[in-house]
Amino acid sequence: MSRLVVVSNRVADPRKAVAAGGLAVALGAALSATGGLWFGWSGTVVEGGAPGEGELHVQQAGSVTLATVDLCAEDHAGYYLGYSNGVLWPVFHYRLDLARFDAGFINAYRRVNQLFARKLMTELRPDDIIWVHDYHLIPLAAELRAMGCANRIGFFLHIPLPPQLVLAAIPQHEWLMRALFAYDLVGFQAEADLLHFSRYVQAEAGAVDLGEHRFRAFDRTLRAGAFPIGIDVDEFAALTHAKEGVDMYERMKEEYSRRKLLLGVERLDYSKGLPQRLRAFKTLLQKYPGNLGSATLIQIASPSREDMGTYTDLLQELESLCGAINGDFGELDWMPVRYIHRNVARRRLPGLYRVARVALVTPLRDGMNLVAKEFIAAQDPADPGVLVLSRFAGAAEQLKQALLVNPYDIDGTADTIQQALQMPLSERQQRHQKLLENIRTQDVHWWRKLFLDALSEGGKA
Ligand code: ADQ
Repeated sequence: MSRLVVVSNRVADPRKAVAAGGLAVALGAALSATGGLWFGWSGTVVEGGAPGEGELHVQQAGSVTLATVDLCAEDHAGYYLGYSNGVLWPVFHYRLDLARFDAGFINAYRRVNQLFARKLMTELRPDDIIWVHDYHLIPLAAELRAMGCANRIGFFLHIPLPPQLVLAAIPQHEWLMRALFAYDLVGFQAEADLLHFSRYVQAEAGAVDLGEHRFRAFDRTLRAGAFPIGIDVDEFAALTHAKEGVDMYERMKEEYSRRKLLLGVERLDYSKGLPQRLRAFKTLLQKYPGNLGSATLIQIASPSREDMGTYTDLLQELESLCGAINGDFGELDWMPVRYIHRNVARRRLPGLYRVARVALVTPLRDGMNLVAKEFIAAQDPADPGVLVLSRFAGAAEQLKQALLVNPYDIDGTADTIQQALQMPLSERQQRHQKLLENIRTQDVHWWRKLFLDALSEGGKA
């Protein structure tokens, strides 16, 4: 059986998987099954180090080998903050207005991918199967191929792929998409992303559609597919019933016994639609005054990429929106918004999800969105909460029994939140049952197997 090699920007120790989240659990389980290697950035930034150089650290974590590379400050700035999060993240989330097309970024991005390829080559065995994750590492396979690597290599994009003309705004779009053809299999979250890929490669790269999602261009054939990522439902259910989950649930239930609790949980990011959500909540209070003194929104937005200017602007906008809502509508004994700009321990999230009547998962664009699935997993099937979900989250293709909204439509979203708050028990139960079935059938283990089976088959073609 081939060894699995996972490559991602950040690497998690599978022995500490609960802290790291469902993806780490799933990849850790896959790596442990055959013994495996997890390769990526160490998280260390070396001040004054030489660009394109970095020390490799190899350590054993059970049956999994962790191999990580340090980055110098210049490479970290150009590759991570610059090209990955200043160009690819905004453009792939359709935010051309926020992209910073600085010529220096692409050099650092290329240099770090070459560094990773060089270091990874020293650790590879001929029959390893390599699975590369996310937008930081698009050119990795092309760099590995240039160094003689003939292994099967798959790529999974966790964020959306935008339509052809949005993608084409990136000055290096041709180079990026050509680099994808060095992979044997390219996976996306949703059918919409796959469609964008198919249209782009045929229109811009003259690719030939060979059927069954196989495309030929640049003298290589790749297979592309939609592989919607899921969560580890059993792991999450166990967290819900563990001590910290139960304590959280009971405390919050008592605290908010006279209120209707709405919940939003995310990293603070402009893709998540937070200002629009707060405006919809404000409209809800204006339009449906029965909610005054009762509806309370807990919004957790954990700090993320704080060293980038666009995030500071967003933080200020949110603080001012929350302040205005509380100032205009709050009473001495009721504050409509509880805004928390801190990390919340993963173990405490399920209790919060379970106590909420309504979850607001309303990104402007999202590859998948795992919070939506975690909320479903944490509910009491006898008295479940309602999921209000953006139609622009990848999860909307699967979670059809959620209440779908257009987050740009503030009035419409407010009406849908009201519908969620008023939904009768029997309808809540029916919807939740179907949603739970979906996330159970298409969980993270299903996702991983689907991708790795396709990658093995693709290699034989
Ligand atoms: P993210 O943009 O980080 O992920 P998401 O999928 O919602 O978005 O969340 C990832 C995890 O972080 C979840 O397990 C969630 O519980 C946790 N989390 C989020 N906010 C938190 C908070 N404030 N405190 C504690 N934990 C928090 C990217 C893509 C998504 C895609 C995932 C996986 O942007 O679209 O679903 O990768 O592929």
